[in-house]
Amino acid sequence: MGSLVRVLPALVAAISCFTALAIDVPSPRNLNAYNNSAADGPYYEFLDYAPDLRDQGMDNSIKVVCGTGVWLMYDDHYYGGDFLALFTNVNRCENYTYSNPNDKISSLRYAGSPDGLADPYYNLYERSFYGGNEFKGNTDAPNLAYLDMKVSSLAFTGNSPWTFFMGQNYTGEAKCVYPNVINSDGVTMHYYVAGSMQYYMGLADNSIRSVAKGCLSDNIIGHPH
Ligand SMILES: [Ca+2]
Ligand SMILES: [Ca+2]
Repeated sequence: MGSLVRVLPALVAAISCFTALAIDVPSPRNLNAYNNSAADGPYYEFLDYAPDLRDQGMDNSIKVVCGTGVWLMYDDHYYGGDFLALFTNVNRCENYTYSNPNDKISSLRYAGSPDGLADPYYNLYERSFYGGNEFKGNTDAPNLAYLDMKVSSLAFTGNSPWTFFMGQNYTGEAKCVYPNVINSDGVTMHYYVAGSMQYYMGLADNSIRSVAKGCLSDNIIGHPH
């Protein structure tokens, strides 16, 4: 009886610790990349930007990716060359074995907040289809510094609309954009992607000059979820 009394507190402590860990896990975002033409065998789990896949031994060899989030994949290192693949999924796989990205991906990165899927956060890109330099954040930006009048594509995640202005300091023509939503396996992901300004946003290329959180224009894309 004495030994049971000693064991119980330890067991309770262990369970409490496990519960705390489980609650502490942030919104998941990951991309498991396989060199096999099926989602089996060894894989590399990407959790962060990967500008040069030689560092992971995965250059020009990815055939299948599985995971959650908005992930962007490129032919050249440092997010250059042809844009190869846009991944917007919750707990899903995409098989590139018989399509263009097969054995070509040399860099990849996610769109959205480093703090997880739920944190409203935008990414503005210098080139169309999420290429080149980026300006990003989760707060209003009265000007875009080095990307002023250079933005050619954008993405955002989190459950908030954003308003993109043609003038600095939230002036000029503007567009409010609400995110799309995926609900799957108990995970909710809000996201929006626009590979080009003209086609997806109805805006002139290289025209965005400031960004504000919320819907601050009558010119609206999408709707609240
Ligand atoms: Ca390549
Ligand atoms: Ca541009």
